[in-house]
Amino acid sequence: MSTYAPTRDHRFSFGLWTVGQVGRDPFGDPTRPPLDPVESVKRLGALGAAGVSLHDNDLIPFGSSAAERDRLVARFREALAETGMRVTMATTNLFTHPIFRDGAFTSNDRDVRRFALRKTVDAIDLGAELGAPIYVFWGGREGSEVAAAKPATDAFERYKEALDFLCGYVRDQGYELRLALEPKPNEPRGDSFVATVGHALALIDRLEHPEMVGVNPEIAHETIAGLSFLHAVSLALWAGKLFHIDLNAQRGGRFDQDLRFGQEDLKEAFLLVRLLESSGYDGPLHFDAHPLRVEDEDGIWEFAAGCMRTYLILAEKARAFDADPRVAAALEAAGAGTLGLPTVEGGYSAEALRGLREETFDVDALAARGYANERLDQLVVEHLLGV
Ligand SMILES: [Mn+2]
Repeated sequence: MSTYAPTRDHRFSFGLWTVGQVGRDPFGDPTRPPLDPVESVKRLGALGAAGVSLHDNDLIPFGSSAAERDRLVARFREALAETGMRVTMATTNLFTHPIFRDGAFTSNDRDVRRFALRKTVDAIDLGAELGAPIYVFWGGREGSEVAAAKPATDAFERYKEALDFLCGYVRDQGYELRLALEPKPNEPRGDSFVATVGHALALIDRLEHPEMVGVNPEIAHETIAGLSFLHAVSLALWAGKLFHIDLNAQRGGRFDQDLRFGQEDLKEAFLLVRLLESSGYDGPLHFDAHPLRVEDEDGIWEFAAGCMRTYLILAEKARAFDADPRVAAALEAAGAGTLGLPTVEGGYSAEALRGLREETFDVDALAARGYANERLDQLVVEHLLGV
């Protein structure tokens, strides 16, 4: 019997801003004191996480001097070395400071756009110095409330320009760094430009170096958009673009809740873990979630341990599901395996077309066929319930 104890091999990672979230919300002040990043590294390492991720300003407050920066980085690196923890991802805070109120790469003010690029270049240097293999872009302020004030086609062009510039910088420096776009449909802006995984993939296709850039889908973000997270992740995998993933939980029709992984929609979480475990995805299993505002400091570590434990429980359930002969029979009855077969072997040819035209279809029989989805879904539910 598994103990569900995470180890470094499980590749679990947490943002410094997740465990460090002080419980502030738009209506209320913090309910917890700030956490020292060094403390977060030590506590997460002791719980079995493999690493942490960070925004530049999670470690180095906005406006710090060069000497202060170096001091903070040095003691952080010491904590990493001491615990064997890694920095699994780095990103830039382009949303908290009021300078970014109208956006960063897509601000209407060209000077703000230039400042945002320079801040990101500095933050990429920090990420590279800390050994982060992935650099994430969440365009928190890249959007609008007044569409007339910000022509969106120009905004997409500026987004592309910024990403092309930054890819150029990474190449020029020889950094081993891949970039990943994190979509979100809204919040804090009324409407965000890179709203879904589909938007991100379309933008990546237009870049000068699309091979350097992938996506970082987040459960909460696609769920806010009312979309299937499983389909978003499947699309990213199919496109070879799942560079990173943000795990949490969310109920539909609400503000960005960033709940503990598995707190809501266990079935989707189960199917997601099953997909990730079978897909060959080998990036970090990264939690971008917050302890509930009602928690004290002990609750932070309950939250972190719970995210990892739930993932491991669901992974075991996924293995049991796939080993169950009743499931194999139900999958067969649903025809799940045959979707993997090409519809026309070898694609289009005159001969293939002739074969298609000469084939006899029993339309009535095909129309009458059932796909036995009820039995399969009931088995998903029973595995989840442990029956
Ligand atoms: Mn995220």
